[in-house]
Amino acid sequence: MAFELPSLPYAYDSLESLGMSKETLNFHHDFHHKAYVDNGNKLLEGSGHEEKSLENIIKDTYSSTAIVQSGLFNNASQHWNHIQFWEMMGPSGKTMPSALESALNNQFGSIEKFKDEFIAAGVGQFGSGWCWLVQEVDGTLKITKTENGVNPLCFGQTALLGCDVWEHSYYIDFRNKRPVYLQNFLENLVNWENVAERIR
Ligand code: MN3
Repeated sequence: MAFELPSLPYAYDSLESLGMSKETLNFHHDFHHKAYVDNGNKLLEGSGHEEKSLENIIKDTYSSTAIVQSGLFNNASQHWNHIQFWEMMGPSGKTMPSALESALNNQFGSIEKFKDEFIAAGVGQFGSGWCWLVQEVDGTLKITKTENGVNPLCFGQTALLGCDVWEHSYYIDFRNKRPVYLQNFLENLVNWENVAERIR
């Protein structure tokens, strides 16, 4: 099915006091995300994948052996990644639900250790990509990092939390300071209720 750009689930200026400016959200959503949708739709036409869901297009076009992924994969996966990213942040949902808190404590030892590991993954992603908190099929939680548009769907994992570490996500507000952006993301921007709802 054709890709469609969803509206942001909150106002462009609603994260301003939390460290993500209206200018960043405007550029990131209206230009970067929109470009993935527009380019994805051009590449989808005649690809043979037109009737599939977005998730299936991503899974079916991901190549575990390619050095460079296809254009259709890159744009479809970045479209999906950004839909999740907008939902995973917000002006509300700041209190971590207790079930999520326990799950993170059990897996990582403490919330601080979880945050340290998440930030380290984001900082350690060389070049563009994402860092994630994922749930494996067996239920365990794990921190991962992926390059460019690659995401947890490619590995059969459930994405609980993802942070965009492409420069376009932080350069306006944090310039080159990716670690500060990641720290602020965890401290101020994450909608923990949304993260908790993703646990299977
Ligand atoms: Mn982005």
